[in-house]
Amino acid sequence: MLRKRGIVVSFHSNMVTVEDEETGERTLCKLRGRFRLQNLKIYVGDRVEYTPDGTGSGVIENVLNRKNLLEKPHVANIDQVILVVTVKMPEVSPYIIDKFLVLAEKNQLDTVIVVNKMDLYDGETLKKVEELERIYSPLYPVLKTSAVTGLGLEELKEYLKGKVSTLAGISGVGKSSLLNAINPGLKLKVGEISQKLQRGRHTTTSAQLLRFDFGGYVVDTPGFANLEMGEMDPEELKKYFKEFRGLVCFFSDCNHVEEPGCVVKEFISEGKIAASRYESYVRLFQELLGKEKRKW
Ligand SMILES: Nc1nc2c(ncn2[C@@H]2O[C@H](COP(=O)(O)OP(=O)(O)O)[C@@H](O)[C@H]2O)c(=O)[nH]1
Ligand SMILES: [Mg+2]
Ligand SMILES: [Zn+2]
Repeated sequence: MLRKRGIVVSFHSNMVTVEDEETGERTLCKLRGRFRLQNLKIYVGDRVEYTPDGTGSGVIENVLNRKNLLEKPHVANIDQVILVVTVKMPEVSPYIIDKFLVLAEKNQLDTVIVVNKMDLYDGETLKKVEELERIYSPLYPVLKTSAVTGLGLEELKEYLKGKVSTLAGISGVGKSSLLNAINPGLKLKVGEISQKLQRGRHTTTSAQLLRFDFGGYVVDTPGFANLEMGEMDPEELKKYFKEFRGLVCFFSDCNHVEEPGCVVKEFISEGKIAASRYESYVRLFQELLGKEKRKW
């Protein structure tokens, strides 16, 4: 039988659903015995070689090298994070935004920031959106959308096309609504507090990939939902603030907090780095320091 290539879209006990790379056809696959023998693991998002038996079942022969493996949700080969934020109902603070961005950077994922619920804003709230654009558009693509009016959805679709994305953002910002508006066939539940974007009757413990009609996948579980920093050395944090990279301070190991000759601080006073980004940095740095001290 011919070997084919596919992507693992879901995973139940030992049965793996593989979607064909070319045709999108689904095959329920078993793992070759050597997977157990060699203790090889398989994750949703894995690219695999498989052999269909012609009756809708098949066998996974091989897992291709992973580009990355996210912890929560446990998914391989994610291309990007779509970070959804709002300035009203709920108002997402810059600190929360920056925390998500640090987690995305730590996992070496590209991020697109989506400011949703644009239909709700006027006056003060529009000023807040402008402020977000001023801070973030030099660092990340920033799109403005509304799941209600359809604003910006074509642009968002262009980013999603052909990639594996995870949506991130606190509850209520419109992650499920955006996906439904972009691809109505997904029929995700809106207004659910649940961590899962969707919980069918057959509740799955592992995440699933949902396929867009226009090509590409999205994880059915929000990324970094618990916003936990995990194990992180405070000294590591500066790597995850894009705009700090490449700046050379007087001390080569400068943490940009209290050290003299700090170029980051100079840039802030000159308005070249947003003050709110630096405030988030210092707050996160102190939190990580506190954690480290508690360990001693
Ligand atoms: N006005 C407005 N409401 C929205 C928009 N997107 C989502 N909502 C509403 O916001 C609430 C939360 O949406 P949901 O998609 O469940 O958010 P999630 O928790 O991020 O998945 C629901 O009541 C939606 O109808 C939008 O663009 N404009
Ligand atoms: Mg949701
Ligand atoms: Zn410095």
